[in-house]
Amino acid sequence: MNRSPLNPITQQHVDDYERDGVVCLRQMFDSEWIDLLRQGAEQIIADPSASGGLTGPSHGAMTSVAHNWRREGPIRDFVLGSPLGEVVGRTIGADTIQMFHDHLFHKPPQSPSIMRWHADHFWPFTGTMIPNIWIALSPVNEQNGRIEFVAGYHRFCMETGSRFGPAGDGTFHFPDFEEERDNPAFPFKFVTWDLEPGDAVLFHVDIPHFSKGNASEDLPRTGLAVRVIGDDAYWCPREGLMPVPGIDLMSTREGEHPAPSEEMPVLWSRPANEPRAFAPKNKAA
Ligand SMILES: O=C(O)CCC(=O)C(=O)O
Repeated sequence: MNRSPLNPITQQHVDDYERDGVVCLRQMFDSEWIDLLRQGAEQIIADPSASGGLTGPSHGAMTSVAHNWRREGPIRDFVLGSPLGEVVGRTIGADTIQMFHDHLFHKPPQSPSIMRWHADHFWPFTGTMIPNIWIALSPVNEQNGRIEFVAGYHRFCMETGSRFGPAGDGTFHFPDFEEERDNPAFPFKFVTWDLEPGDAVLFHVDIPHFSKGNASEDLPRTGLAVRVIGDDAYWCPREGLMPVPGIDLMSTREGEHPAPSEEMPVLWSRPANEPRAFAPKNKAA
């Protein structure tokens, strides 16, 4: 099983992520890792309530189970042993990556379950390095519910300080992106990718995303989302944000970077012989 990315993270990946807030990363994990994840996913899908994870609000016609990495098994082994941290860290320009959340999403054939347009503004952090890497465990295509993104929208959010829900000031709402699709004056482009098992999309916390139901007669659509933080992420102790299990969010210090812990272990640190990538200029709090 590979410990370093199977393919190089290129300057193109870095530039695409910075410009668009989302990038497709193809085949960074070997087939043994992906087979292991598929086994883990199958166990959860067969009996979500027995898995020890937490079913998400979108659970139902879609299997949606979070915090799987917190118990022994394939997903934990992958999170702690694979090059996931390095893949994310090198792409987003971090020097350290820490784990905090994972979420399995499985839409069986003919699942009507739509994931409505949203950005991941639920997490208890300010800052910009709070990405999500969604790893395909099945083929993913137009028919079975691939994820669509509004590229570049993170720059608008960062420039205007816009976050919705408790993460923001309560006044911010997204436009109706379904209407904007056909609006030639809309300044952002919609992007999406077909994926093979092992391919991934890595996206910024401020990037709106959406997936339609699975219209396929026979092809499930399964992906594991892993959420991590980089150097530029700071506690945001606010009621209504999703806490990290085992950490009392309201007792955390606003603006402080989460210390490495059992709940938020370091997955990757940039080797000491490489120049630092992160300069703490964006501190949000
Ligand atoms: O799997 C999907 O369709 C949605 C994934 C998602 O919304 C997320 O990972 O935040």
